[in-house]
Amino acid sequence: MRTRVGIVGAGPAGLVLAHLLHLEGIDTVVLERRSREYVRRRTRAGVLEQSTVDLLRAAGVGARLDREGMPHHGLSLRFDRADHRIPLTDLTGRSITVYGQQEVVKDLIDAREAAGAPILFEVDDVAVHDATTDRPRITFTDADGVARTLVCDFVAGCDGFHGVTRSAFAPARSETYQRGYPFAWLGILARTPPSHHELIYAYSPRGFALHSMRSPEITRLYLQVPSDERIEDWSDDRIWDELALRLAADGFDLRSGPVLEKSITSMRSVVVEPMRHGRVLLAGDAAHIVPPTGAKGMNLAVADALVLSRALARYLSTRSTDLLDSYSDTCLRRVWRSEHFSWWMTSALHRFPDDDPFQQRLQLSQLRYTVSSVAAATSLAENYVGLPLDL
Ligand code: RFL
Ligand code: PHB
Repeated sequence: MRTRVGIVGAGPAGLVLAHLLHLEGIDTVVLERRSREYVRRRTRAGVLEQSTVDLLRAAGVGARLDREGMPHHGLSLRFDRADHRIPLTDLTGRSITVYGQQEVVKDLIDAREAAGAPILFEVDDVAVHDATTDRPRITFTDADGVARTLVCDFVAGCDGFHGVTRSAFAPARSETYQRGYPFAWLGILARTPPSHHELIYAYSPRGFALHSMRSPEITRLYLQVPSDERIEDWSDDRIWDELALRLAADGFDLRSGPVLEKSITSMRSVVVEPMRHGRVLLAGDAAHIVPPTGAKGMNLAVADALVLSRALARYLSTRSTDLLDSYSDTCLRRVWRSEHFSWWMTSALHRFPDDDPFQQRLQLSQLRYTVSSVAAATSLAENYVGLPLDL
């Protein structure tokens, strides 16, 4: 098999890249380890920056997003049993949209299938070869167990944090920067209307909690738990009791309901630099991850895909390497802003095991300052709604 760009991974990064390249008339093949059903169902992120929404719309995949996405113009920081609203739109002129990542993924898979462009699901043993030649290759086993080779002009590693493409990088030529956190998030999806019309980021003496949503009928909630926590130890009743304690505020009632899904996600910050090795380029979680507190991961994946699609389109039509050469630096500027913001939100809102009362008073002071100073609130809002993309 032969293609211009071999794309490993059908998450937001791989699917947005494939779609934008298709619009440019460039052939791609997407290889995905999981089944089509699994990828379309997997619950992940839920907050789209305005630029992400604008890009999906401009690329012709925004119709359902426009109908079903929930535009939000503010969020709450909750502490001292009260809400402190950050009016995102008043402060920045921009907004966010709540729309599940798997809905974005479904829309992109539908668009690709409607265009008759290939996605191979349930592939295995993916390996990337000859990264520094002008004919990189991907070997894999297809869903029928047949060994295949895809010869490409470029390979895009969009295979997430546990992907294999990164292993084609020469270790001596790349650097990994990382930070761990001594806690994880237990997330649930529940069939119950949201208890508040906006997101609530709650700082409590018992640890962090987050109230989010997916639709007028479905609520998404998270609890900070120790890193080694086992999901079996959290019955639905225990989860609701803990959420009620951490989200407690005067005049607030938490609506509970059937729990549809629950899982625990570890938290880390990681950046791989540079994001390119020869003709293999990484995008999204394959190159960088952030803790979910800033709601940045999916938005970064989409931003990388836009920058990469332009670099590849330029090279393939003009043979000019300028945008390929600047790809990593261009993406990393946005990545590091999001890394800092996600680390900051995480540090401000979570209980750390070795925090003493002095540290907790510093956190509260920081939160009070953030909600009472227009300058500080604007800084949070600017980062939360995200940097504009050059569309
Ligand atoms: P993905 O989505 O992980 O997709 C990678 C794809 O590659 C496939 N794959 C392989 N395919 C072939 N061969 C292999 N060897 C392969 N290895 C892996 C995988 O099956 C998968 O389909 O990466 P991508 O595209 O870079 O997208 C990144 C986002 O998924 C991620 O950053 C976000 O979900 C992070 N995130 C959030 N981001 C936001 O922007 N806003 C949020 O509100 C937000 N909340 C979250 C989040 C992530 C969370 N979890 C579960 C980590 C909340 C949570 C709880
Ligand atoms: C979500 O709705 O899943 C969500 C919202 C905000 C975050 C993380 C996750 O910071």
